Amino acid sequence: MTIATNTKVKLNKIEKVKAAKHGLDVKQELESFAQMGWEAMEEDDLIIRLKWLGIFFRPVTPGKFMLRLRIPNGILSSEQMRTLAEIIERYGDDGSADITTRQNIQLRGVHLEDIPDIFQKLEAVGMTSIQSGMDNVRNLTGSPVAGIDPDELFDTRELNQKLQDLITNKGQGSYEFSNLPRKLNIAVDGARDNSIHAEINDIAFIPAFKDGEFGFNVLIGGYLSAQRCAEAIPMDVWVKPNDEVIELSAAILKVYSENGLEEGLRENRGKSRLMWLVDKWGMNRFRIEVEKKLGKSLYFAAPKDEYTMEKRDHLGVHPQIQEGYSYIGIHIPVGHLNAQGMYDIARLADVYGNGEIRATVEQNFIIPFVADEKVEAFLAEPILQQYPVNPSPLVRSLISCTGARYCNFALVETKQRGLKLAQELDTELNIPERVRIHWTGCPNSCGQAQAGDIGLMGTKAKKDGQVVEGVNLFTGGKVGKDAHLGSVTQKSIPCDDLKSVLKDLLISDFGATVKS
Ligand code: SRM
Ligand code: SF4
Repeated sequence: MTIATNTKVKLNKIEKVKAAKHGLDVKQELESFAQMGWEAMEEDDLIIRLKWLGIFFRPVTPGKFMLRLRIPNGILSSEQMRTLAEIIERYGDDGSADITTRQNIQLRGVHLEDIPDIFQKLEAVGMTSIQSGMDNVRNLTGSPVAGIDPDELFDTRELNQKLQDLITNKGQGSYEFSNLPRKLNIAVDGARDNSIHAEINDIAFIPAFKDGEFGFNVLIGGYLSAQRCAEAIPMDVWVKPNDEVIELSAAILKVYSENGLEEGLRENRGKSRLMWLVDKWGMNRFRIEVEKKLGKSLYFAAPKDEYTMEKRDHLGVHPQIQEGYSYIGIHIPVGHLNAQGMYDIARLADVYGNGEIRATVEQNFIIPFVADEKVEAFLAEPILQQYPVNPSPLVRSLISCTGARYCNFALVETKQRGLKLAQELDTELNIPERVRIHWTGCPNSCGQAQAGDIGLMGTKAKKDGQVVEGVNLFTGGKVGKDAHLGSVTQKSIPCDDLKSVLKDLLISDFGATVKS
């Protein structure tokens, strides 16, 4: 991809690193990195460029890397799950995995010297971690019940796989699509319940019919960050699956990438997400530039989206469109698992389903294709004590980012604290409806605090004259149809005081009552 040159523009640090050597170039050097060890590596390769391969150096646990995969539409096989379990198993207590808020899986505890072997294992089962970090398109999300949902409008599985193949050059790495000015999130949804948080994706393809024909309206520019949070806005064009979605995605990525320098997006990383380009140009010019890149006209004045359902969490037993089969959503507390947990999930998929496993943006798994006659035995599985199908109300809808245990941006520990608090409040209160609590360790908002009924964002607070861990409290987030972002309603609550604040809020705003 050609990038316009403008010598007057100052490049930010990351752009300078990329200009010196492209992130994907380190793929050829992996063997030598593995031999020399991470301590001997050049810092920019270690901390920045390895992320083009999905390998994240963790300053909190030096030498124990995180490997972020790509799982298009959140779907993987039991064989793939077992491969992931084998990878982390060799690291004992250090090895673990997390389901991410983008329907994806990250592995922890990984040693650099093992990476060449790990990449071979991944390739053998058709998986890749390529371009899952830094200035790349993140995991492509779609409805986790694509192809099995009785209410579905379009099955996005093939489309999301094709889109990933384009963006990553079939997992080998694409120089064309891996030098964006910043990260970029794409979601393609064929469900009626906005299963993918369209509003917070840079590009969201959302279901819309034109004259009875199925296609997608396109939303642009949604994102969350410490500097700014923006809800995606309609590009107001309509495209058909699959080729038009792929062509349009490619054109938008090229326009974003090629104009990044001229438009200052490669200067200030705080003002570099796609929405900043749309702001600069206005949607009209943005559409025209995309059309120019496409080499053909787009259909304007797109029809309204088909989001008619409230967002489902997919936990429990649900009939599929295929008669005689159900999908069963199981709860993985804060999305965290060890190798044994992953083997157990793979076994459930093989014994009761068709070997398929699906991850959700709520950090849970779904086992599809459970024949009706096997449902009872499935529900009697002892492993469901650990991964229940019907957990208590707050635990059920708890989402959490990585937090201080592994992430150096974190201002607070999130996962364990969030889980403990939800468990305690579930024990003390009757809570009539689902209350979605989203924890996020810092303003980057990977845990999407703005999407929660209640959002908790790590910050510093003061208590008894001391600086302590605290949170800013968000309320009013709405997901599903008519989704919108919540906002901060209370600042710097010390974590030690949080339980009583949440208790009061659940009673006053969510109809909770104290258990007698
Ligand atoms: Fe994120 C950076 C974890 C979803 C916004 N995110 C990071 C890093 C890589 C920072 C770092 O190097 O430590 C975190 C890795 C921690 C670790 O060890 O796990 C991290 N982000 C995550 C995950 C794992 C959170 C989770 O527990 O699920 C999610 C991985 C998704 C995936 O599979 O790719 C994750 N991150 C998100 C989301 C949510 C979403 O996509 O719906 C957001 C907000 C939406 C968005 O991007 O607009 C998000 N992450 C960020 C940002 C702020 C971006 C910005 O424009 O400023 C950063 C910081 C950055 O990129 O500089 C960030
Ligand atoms: Fe780390 Fe902050 Fe993202 Fe949490 S929100 S994973 S603390 S960068």
